[in-house]
Amino acid sequence: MSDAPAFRSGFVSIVGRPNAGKSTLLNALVGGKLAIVSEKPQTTRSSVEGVVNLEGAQIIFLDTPGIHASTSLLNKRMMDAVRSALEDRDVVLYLGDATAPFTEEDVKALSAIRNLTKPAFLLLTKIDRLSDKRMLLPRIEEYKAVREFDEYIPISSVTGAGLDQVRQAILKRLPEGPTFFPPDYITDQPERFLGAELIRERILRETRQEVPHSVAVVIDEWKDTPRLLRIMATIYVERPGQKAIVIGAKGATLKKIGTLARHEMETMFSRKIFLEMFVKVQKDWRENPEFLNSIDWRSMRGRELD
Ligand SMILES: Nc1nc2c(ncn2[C@@H]2O[C@H](COP(=O)(O)OP(=O)(O)OP(=O)(O)O)[C@@H](O)[C@H]2O)c(=O)[nH]1
Ligand SMILES: [Mg+2]
Repeated sequence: MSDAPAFRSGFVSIVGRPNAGKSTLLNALVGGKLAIVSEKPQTTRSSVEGVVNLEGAQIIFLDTPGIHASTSLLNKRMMDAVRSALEDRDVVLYLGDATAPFTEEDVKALSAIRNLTKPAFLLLTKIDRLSDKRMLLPRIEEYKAVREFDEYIPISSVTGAGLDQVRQAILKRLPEGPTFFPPDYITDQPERFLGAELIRERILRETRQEVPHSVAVVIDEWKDTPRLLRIMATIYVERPGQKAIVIGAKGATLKKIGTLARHEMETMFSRKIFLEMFVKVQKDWRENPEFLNSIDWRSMRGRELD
């Protein structure tokens, strides 16, 4: 009989309000970019898995959309994604922005994990931006008054502060289990969907107000040729005015979005890329179930993507 400790594995969801830093944490834990990040709330629209292999353990993290009041059908689907990310989890990481005041919105968001029976940790994020660390304890007390957590860990996904503590605390609670995925498996997200997300991230950065929420990106063609990867994408907006904003004067905004997205994809996919983009108006797409199905790669599973 071997004395080696048993292999441990399990599923850990990352939840919290929009802009709390969930996707940034997933990327930091995985050590690469899987999820897009922006300072605009509701950046993430569908869950993204990231697998982390440690000595004697495998952790499958799941980044989720931010918890918020659902108004449109898109928002309702985002909240469905959060709910399903809370089922059958070994640990749940609840992220709270340490640099933002604790409000009634936090109380409402915390109600999403009210009935959770599995271990839940409170991670106070962005502590690299805190000038006075003494506010962490009173902030933890505010959360505690609503819900007790199994661990309280201040973190920064930028400096890496606290991330070892997060990993260790998770490892302590992981059940014995198999390696669910081979070592080279990092995510369930298809490459072409990450490509669409990278384009959307650029649009989020280049536009403001209601435009970011009204944008969807669909990859129409993703074709490897001997010389390059050819990508054709359509950017959908809800109104003609938004189309004008995305295109910009003399096409300058769209050109900038395309150039930056292409450069990033060339680095990420290690291939030369030809990127062509179109902007189209699809009125009220956020309320349109067929359209929402067509932009959700999870609903396309089992179907041929090309
Ligand atoms: N300084 C600092 N900024 C951070 C940190 N984590 C996240 N941010 C910033 O906070 C903003 C929101 O980060 P995201 O990771 O997109 O937040 P999210 O929780 O995934 O947001 P949604 O997808 O909208 O729910 C971005 O501007 C990030 O760069 C951190 O540890 N330190
Ligand atoms: Mg996110």
